Amino acid sequence: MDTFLQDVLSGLNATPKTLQSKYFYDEAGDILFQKIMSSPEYYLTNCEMEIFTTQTQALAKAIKNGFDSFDLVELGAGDASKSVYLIKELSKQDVNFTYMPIDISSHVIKLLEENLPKQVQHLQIKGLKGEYFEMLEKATQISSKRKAVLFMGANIGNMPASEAITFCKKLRGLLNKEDLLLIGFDLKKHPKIIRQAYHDANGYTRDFNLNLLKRINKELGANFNIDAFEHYPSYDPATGSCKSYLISLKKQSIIIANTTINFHEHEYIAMEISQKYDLEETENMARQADFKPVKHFFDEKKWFVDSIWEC
Ligand code: AVJ
Repeated sequence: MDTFLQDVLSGLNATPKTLQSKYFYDEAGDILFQKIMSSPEYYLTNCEMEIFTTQTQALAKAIKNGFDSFDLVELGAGDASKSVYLIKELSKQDVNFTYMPIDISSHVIKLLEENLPKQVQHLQIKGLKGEYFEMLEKATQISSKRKAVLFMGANIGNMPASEAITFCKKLRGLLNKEDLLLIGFDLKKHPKIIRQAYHDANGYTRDFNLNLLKRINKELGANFNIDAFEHYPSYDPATGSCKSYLISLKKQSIIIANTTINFHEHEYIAMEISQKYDLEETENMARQADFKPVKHFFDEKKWFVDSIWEC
């Protein structure tokens, strides 16, 4: 059975019901995420963009860490609109590197391989479409050079904190002593600012969540009535967990591949977590996963951090 179908069925048969946010990113999802990123409420992208545009040279120096030949691997590269500043700087400095973007979206990889070489002369690029760890292993098979890994955009926030540590341990296990990680965290701040980032006035975040039901209809032949579900965003300052739910507006049944899924009125599907951290928590995470947090790059407001973790 197709893993998408398998994951959807096991998520919707579980209590509470859940869907994995990594499936948000089909072609329509990619477009909605672009709209989210350019929404005024979604500060994360602006903060990280500020870091990459105003501290480019310092970032390049930290990434090189004395080496001038390595592979630059990016987990969840998306449109690479921030990392491209680093890539341009490295290429300006005649660093010998291959950019290896990894993404779950084949659409994204195709666009990057088409567009980045137009923006950066002589860029060596090798796109890898698939899951992070499988593709990182593939990257180490393709080339044995030192790896500098980018894991930006607060993508780590899509895992609950305990899973994030397991993830970092696993990542560490795939890296060698001279390798390095640049990892982005969205930091705790006034709860109202965080809540608004996931509750934009244009409803892009709502549509982004509902789009996964549409995708399930389209790709798995399900019969979700999109109008019978409502997006409910929440942020809990006590835990730093920002969570999105879809609420069933009535008692209803959905059929997916001959399986019936029953919803009570007001039953929820847990769609996405975007975990927020304070700096100390990120450093503890690094140490627990056997990384050394050596440097932090902040935006001016200190709402976001890109940290360098050495192995
Ligand atoms: C791409 C995972 C960092 O959690 O902030 C944006 C995705 N979801 N708005 C995030 C997202 C809703 C985003 N990440």
